[in-house]
Amino acid sequence: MLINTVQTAPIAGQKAGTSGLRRKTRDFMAPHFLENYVQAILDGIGSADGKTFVIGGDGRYFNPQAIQTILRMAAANGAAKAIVAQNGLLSTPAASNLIRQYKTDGGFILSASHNPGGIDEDFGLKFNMSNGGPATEAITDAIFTRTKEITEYKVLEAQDVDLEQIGTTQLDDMTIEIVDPVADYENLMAELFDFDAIHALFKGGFRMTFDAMHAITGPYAIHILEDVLGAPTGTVINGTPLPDFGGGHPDPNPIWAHELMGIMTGPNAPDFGAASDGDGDRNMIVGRGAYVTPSDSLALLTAHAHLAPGYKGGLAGVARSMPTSTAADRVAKSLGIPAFETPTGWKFFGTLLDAGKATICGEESAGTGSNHVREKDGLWAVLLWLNIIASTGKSVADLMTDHWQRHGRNYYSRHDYEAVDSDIANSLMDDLRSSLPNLTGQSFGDLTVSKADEFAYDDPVDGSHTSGQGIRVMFEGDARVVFRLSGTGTQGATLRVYLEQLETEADQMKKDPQEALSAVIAAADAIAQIRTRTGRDKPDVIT
Ligand code: G16
Repeated sequence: MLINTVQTAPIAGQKAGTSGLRRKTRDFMAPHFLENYVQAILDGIGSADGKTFVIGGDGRYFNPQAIQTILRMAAANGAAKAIVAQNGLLSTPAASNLIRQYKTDGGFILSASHNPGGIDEDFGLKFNMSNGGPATEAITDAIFTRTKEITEYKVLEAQDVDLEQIGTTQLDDMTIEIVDPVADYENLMAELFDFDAIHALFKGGFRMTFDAMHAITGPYAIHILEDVLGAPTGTVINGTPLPDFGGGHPDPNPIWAHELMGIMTGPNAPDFGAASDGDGDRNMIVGRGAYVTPSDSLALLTAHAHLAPGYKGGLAGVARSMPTSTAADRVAKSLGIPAFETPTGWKFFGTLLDAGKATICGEESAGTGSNHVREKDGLWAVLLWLNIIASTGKSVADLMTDHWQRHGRNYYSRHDYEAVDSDIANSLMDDLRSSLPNLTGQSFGDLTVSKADEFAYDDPVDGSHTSGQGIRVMFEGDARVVFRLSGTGTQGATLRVYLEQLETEADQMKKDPQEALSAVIAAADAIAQIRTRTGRDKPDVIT
């Protein structure tokens, strides 16, 4: 077949953010854009020659066409083999598993995660390495450098490959293996969790609702929860993946998963509710009338993971991103295991997991996972919760109450100001940065600043240094506010304000989080002048 070498020029270079490159779908569809980026990836990783890649995506608009382009370019660049999920549909954690299980050289994951999909919404592409995790900083930099100097890309002139039939086919010299997207993932879950206990739980009348938000976890959740574990048909709602996620925002938090929240606070609420995002790596956990923050979920899973067969030997350590609450740290202390604090972005957990220093990781942005893959894993978190509920016989609300009584409660909330003018957001952060030396000792209402800095990280495994990872202001009395600009938005800047206050008095643990955090919220605004500078009188999203 004919290999075309197409002359091109760099297109508005942008470094991949916390999770690959995310842009408007129309940007990705523009002439040469996707091709330039794919070639930059293949060059940035050395070359494609003789390599095997996993390819799949969350099914959003442009997924099928983009997969065909990547296949043609991988073949033209000399790749030996591509492992593609049937119809190109693959959740991010399942992709990570396939990359590891088949000992491949990495994978292309097509997704903009929790961002909406559609021709006028978002698309994304991420390269994961042979350990199954997102490309390291060094590789991300190498890819970015190539995007700025690219002059040509290689693409095979060929028909689209039929991805419907499981089996093996050829694209010129490259072998394409089309695999069932769910089977290998299901086997991995069956090794980690006590499926018999969860099956018995459902048989005993336990009811749950899983909101797949018209995204990629639908087929995984229907098969594993309903077919294998015996949950009643209809347990999974919105289970068919759609290119535009049914017009919704597939981000599992109380705002965007309002349908599920309505069910869980309604008169006939089931025992347990969960949701997952566009590409299946995020999760939301909610009991009957009891929403669990991602930070609390990480802490609870850390405390009880040993109840699941895959973790019965205990955990080597736990890792959380810096803005995530410190709830997991105190569990780690009581277990006598190390706790790591990393920058935002799952890639920073990779070295700790590879080195066996941490077993479980989590982030405030609704991601939890373990060393079973190198991505966060929504359904994994749901199954671990189910395993814990089956083993303890306790409800979500009782588990959380017991947890807080034992370890204290970290009241926690994130306030997001979306699509802020980038110049305004950057100057707000710059001014905060310059004010850091003078903040310590200053009081804001009843809160006095004990320490203020900009988070930087020295990776304890590979020694790499990462700076500029968010401004944190700590107050006396275990309260904290963190200011950070999102790395995943596609429009203007998103300012994230992370608020936290520890409560150890047993009779003070049932407050509304916004009320419990009111002093920290006021201090955050006084310190950063958010309302004055952004012209917003309240956050766009409060979670
Ligand atoms: C991605 C990364 C996460 C990270 C999140 C932060 O999530 O995979 O590790 O916590 O971005 O997002 P932001 O920079 O907007 O705060 P996802 O689910 O979008 O892949």
